[in-house]
Amino acid sequence: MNFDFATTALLANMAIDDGPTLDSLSPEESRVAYSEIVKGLPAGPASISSDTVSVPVDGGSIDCRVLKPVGNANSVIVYYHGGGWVFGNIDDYDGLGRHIAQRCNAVVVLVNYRKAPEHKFPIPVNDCYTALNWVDENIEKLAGARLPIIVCGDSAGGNLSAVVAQKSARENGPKVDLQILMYPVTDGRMDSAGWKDDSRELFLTTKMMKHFWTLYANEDQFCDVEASPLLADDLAKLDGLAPTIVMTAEYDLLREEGEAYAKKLEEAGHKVIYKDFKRQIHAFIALAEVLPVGFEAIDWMNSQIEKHFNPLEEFDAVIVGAGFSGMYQLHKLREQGLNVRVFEAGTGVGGTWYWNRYPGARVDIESVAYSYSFSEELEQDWVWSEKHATQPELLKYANHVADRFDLRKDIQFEAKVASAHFDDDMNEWLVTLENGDAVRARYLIMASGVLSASKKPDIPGYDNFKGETYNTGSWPHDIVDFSGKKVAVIGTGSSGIQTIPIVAEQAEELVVFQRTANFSTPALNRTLSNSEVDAVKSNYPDYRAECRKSRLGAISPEPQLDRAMEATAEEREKRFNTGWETGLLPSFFFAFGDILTDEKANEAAQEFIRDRIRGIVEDEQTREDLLPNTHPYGTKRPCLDTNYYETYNRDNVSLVNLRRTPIDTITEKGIKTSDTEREFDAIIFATGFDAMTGPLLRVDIRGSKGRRLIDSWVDGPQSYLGIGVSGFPNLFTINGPSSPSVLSNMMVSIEQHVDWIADCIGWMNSNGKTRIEPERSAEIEWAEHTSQMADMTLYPQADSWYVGANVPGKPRAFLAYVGGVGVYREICDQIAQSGYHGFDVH
Ligand code: N01
Repeated sequence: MNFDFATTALLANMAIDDGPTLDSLSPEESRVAYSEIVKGLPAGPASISSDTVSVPVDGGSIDCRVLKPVGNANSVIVYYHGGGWVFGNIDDYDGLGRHIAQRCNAVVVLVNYRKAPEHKFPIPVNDCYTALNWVDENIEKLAGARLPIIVCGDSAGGNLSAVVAQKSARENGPKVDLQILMYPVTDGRMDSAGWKDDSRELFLTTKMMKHFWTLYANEDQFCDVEASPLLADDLAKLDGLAPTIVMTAEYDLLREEGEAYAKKLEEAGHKVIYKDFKRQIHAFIALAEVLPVGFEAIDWMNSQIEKHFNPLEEFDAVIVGAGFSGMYQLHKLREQGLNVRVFEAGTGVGGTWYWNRYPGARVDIESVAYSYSFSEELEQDWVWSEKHATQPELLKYANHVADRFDLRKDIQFEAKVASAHFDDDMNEWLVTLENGDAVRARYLIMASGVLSASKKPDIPGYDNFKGETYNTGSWPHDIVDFSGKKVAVIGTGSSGIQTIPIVAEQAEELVVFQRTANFSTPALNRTLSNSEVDAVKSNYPDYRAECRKSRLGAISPEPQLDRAMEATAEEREKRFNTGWETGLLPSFFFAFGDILTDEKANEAAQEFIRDRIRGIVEDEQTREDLLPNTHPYGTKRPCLDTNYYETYNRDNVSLVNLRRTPIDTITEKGIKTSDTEREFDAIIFATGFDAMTGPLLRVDIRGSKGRRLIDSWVDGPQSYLGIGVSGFPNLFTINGPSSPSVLSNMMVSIEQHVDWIADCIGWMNSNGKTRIEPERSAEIEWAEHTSQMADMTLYPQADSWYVGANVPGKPRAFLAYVGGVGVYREICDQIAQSGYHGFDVH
């Protein structure tokens, strides 16, 4: 068994509690016990409105709770809860119902059918069917429109959903458009393979299920098709039977029952989508608050619902990527009343911070600056705990923003965009996902990140290694433990330098393979005091305004403008020392005005850092190898570290200088360099990204008349402002090549691009325009300006990813605008104010 961690923790807690199992309690006691468990969970989203209505049924009445999302819903989900037909009620399921309403943008009707043993089979079935009829008759009142009806339920509720869907088809009842069965009970005989697998006696046990069946129905009713939908023999004749989504859990005794029902429906000619959720247990969706993969399952369910009802949807804009840029762009365009869809390859929001989960990952800009400024309430509510936030905190922030602004309902997860082709007749993009699904959109906004296309290292034998391999840019979601292992790290850029000290603490032995020694200075990370946070918060508007005007989008420490070599040696030492001791990324850039433009000034900064390294590293050869001397300081992105150089003083850590002994090949057991072969249990590739252009060119983007972006950029990227590309109408790139992007605090640049793009689309709409693209002449002029600016600096001297040198065959071009975010903003604003000078608009 290989549970995810949340499941392991839940099962461990249950084992510790050792409370009575639900089948050992009386029905009444089990109901109370279950309600008590649920009461301990957080309530669902408060934005969902709730109304409980009494619905007449044969012999009495039942309550149905109508949960409505904000805005127009897409469907009505009639939800039958689980609980072995014995326990559970609409209060217990209120939280889950709200989450489903929000994430699936559906009106959810929770049905409080009467329970066994007081109300035995077929009363619960009849109650559920009556509730379906009631929804069908009142749908306009309930949902404001005749929306598609979905029946859905979990466990025993999955059974009732399947039964009700069949009944409705058999009796020409209400049209059910879709049935969603979550780990459903489908067969009262309980003889499928699942029931024979003792290892799955987890949340649900065989004894428990038998107990529930006995309370629910008499033995001679177990095989009635209205109790065991799997046993229906007329499925092929049920033309009106709703298409089905069956969701099971790998470690659930019921898995085979769900699977068998999916198979039988398919064989009978019905449309079925079946998904088994790996490493999950029974009830994982109902327990989503403690087993977060339950939410992923709901999001997956939502994507299936959308696919089913909207084969080719139309949007005002499609945004590719749900990182910080995609999230804000979605929010901004939605505020303008646009219909927007975000496609995200991952299962959650956060982009960079979703993928880069390697140990030690942190932002290298101060947290208070690396955050959204568009919402004062958000700014004031959120509390950053550390000077440089960790990846988990940043991901939490991304999720908080997604929840707060209800973003998820317009984001489709696990949706990797394969191609985007412009339709010249319609002035629209046809966007196709890797799974073949497609939508149309007036605007395509690439918010796909700049450091998101992980680079497969160009090392011979990459696929040979039989041990564990990891890539810092797509780290597993579970914690990886290197204790007792021999580990190799290849790569000493920001990712490698952050992760090496942490891996060194765990591993039995760590060998670092360094091709280029990098400049790194201490991050001096620490927790932020309340007074520090309060001081920033009380001054946020001014602070943000200063950041926006600045060169890098960050303002501490204060930039100095004088020339380094005109200062005394003592003054240089003093300022660099302050840089070393502030632990801020721009501290060396800001020490003098010419660090990045004057070779001698830069050499002084380099020598200061090398001196510090000499003072830390004890072993002579390692010390020499760690001294960066292949490029000016800052021309490769400098790193901030925590105990990086100190780590090489540990007995279990060693360094291989690949410039002296290059890698020959990766072997089955390890890494063979020109002098020796070393064996490892795990290799971590911290080998970087196909930066800036990679995330754009990995999508097959074709513009007007079918021109491919990859062909347009064969000699290097050409872009007007880093926002648009000539020949590619209605395409916007956030932080695209030749914008300040990677040379700045990304959050400042993201917000600036998003605002500009949103304003541009708003202007287009209010002026009745449908097509905009850069003029080629404007693009050429901007390219000349950006390379002119870059040539005034030392940047082009380094073989860095800034110039594409890290990807074999990539055309060499400096990929960012060095003029600064304040200047760049001014230029962009002027272009907008001029009615989009340099753009061809129709
Ligand atoms: O990637 P990198 P990264 N054989 O390209 C080496 C941001 N970021 O993921 O320099 C052997 O910088 C390569 O060697 P060389 C930040 O902007 C930010 O670390 O090409 N070695 C280099 O040492 C950063 O700049 C944060 O000679 C090979 C390393 O792998 C950017 O992301 C944290 C090799 C790659 O370094 C990318 O950083 C992390 C080969 N075949 C990242 N191929 C923070 O906010 C490559 N290398 C703190």
